[in-house]
Amino acid sequence: MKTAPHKHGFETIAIHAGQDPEGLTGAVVVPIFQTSTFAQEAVGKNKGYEYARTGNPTRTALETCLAALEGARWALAFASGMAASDAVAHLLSKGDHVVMADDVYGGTYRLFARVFDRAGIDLTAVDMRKLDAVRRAVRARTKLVWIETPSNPLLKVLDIAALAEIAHKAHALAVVDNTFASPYLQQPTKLGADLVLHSTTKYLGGHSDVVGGALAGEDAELHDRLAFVQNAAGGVPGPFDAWLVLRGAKTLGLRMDRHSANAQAIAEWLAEHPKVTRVNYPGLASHPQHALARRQMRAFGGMLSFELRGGEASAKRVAARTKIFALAESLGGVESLIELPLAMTHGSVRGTKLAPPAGLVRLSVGIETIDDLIADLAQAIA
Ligand code: P1T
Repeated sequence: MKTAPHKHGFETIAIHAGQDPEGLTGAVVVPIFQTSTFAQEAVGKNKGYEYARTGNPTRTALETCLAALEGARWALAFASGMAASDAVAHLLSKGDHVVMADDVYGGTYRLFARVFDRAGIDLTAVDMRKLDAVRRAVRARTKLVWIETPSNPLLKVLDIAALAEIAHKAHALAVVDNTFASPYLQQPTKLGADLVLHSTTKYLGGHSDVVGGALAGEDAELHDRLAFVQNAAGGVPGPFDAWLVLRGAKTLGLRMDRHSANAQAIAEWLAEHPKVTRVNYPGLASHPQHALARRQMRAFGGMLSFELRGGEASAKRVAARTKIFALAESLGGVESLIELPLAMTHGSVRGTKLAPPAGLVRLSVGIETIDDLIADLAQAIA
């Protein structure tokens, strides 16, 4: 596709951006350039690639596609979501301060609380649904306002535009972890975010067969600083992993529509179940930020969490009894997964104010036949 990808619809971008037929052979699919280095014609004269940590054409195709999907100017691909977060943290200096949402992926909190604390970075976690609490938390040295929406695992929905404005007044960058929504459901740079972060392991890859991460943004100087870290620290994806994410992204829109429809049906079914005491899903009219989610998102996504009568013991029993929902960490693949966040993905926030309820069950609702998914949950909860 020769014209500017931003002019096309989401699905056209997903299939074509950065993915023109390859120059030498006309291969319609971007090849996996499985090479660590590129021959140079003369010192200082090359075809744009030197060493594969610095750049690889398969990775370039993915970065071009991700930027276009986010409606952003640039994207950078990383070896994991955490490697992308680590690159952002490397923008900070001793004495800098981060304000973080109080419901985020446990590993994100752990990176700042237990790795970058040793580099002298201060961290304050706040409930970002309360904008005044965020205004009170920012300080002179606040450099990042770290937003995750919808949040993992409680599905809190945060007002990206309002939070970006607070960040900018404080001369801080607004970072949005867009992993749960994916760019199909929301594009944070359009709402004022400076940086968008993804675990591409999840919906972008979409098939639970790759670990990856990405950053996207608008500002050219920020790109240069992060591209420097990407190369200097080296947390880059290999060409095959970049290719898997690129392939997964082609069907993102189709998959997100089905993930969202299936999750909505399950959330509504759970909300009526006598043994279920609470359901967290932004698509339910009863969700406290349902109106905001409607404004900010195209649909409500495939993630939900719930609690049962009997607490943790009941939750463990259900997680052990589902047959289609696999008991596993991660999310965003075509297959449905079930897990207990406090015991599994969010173990690193145990004992902190970020800890989710011990009896919370999280579902990553896949794209299987909805009747089969509901029947599976029904027999497990019965
Ligand atoms: O696992 P990795 O690709 O490094 O991505 C980290 C990450 C970042 N942001 C969010 C919102 C995430 O959910 C994750 C990873 N989360 C899980 C593995 C999980 O099961 O919640």
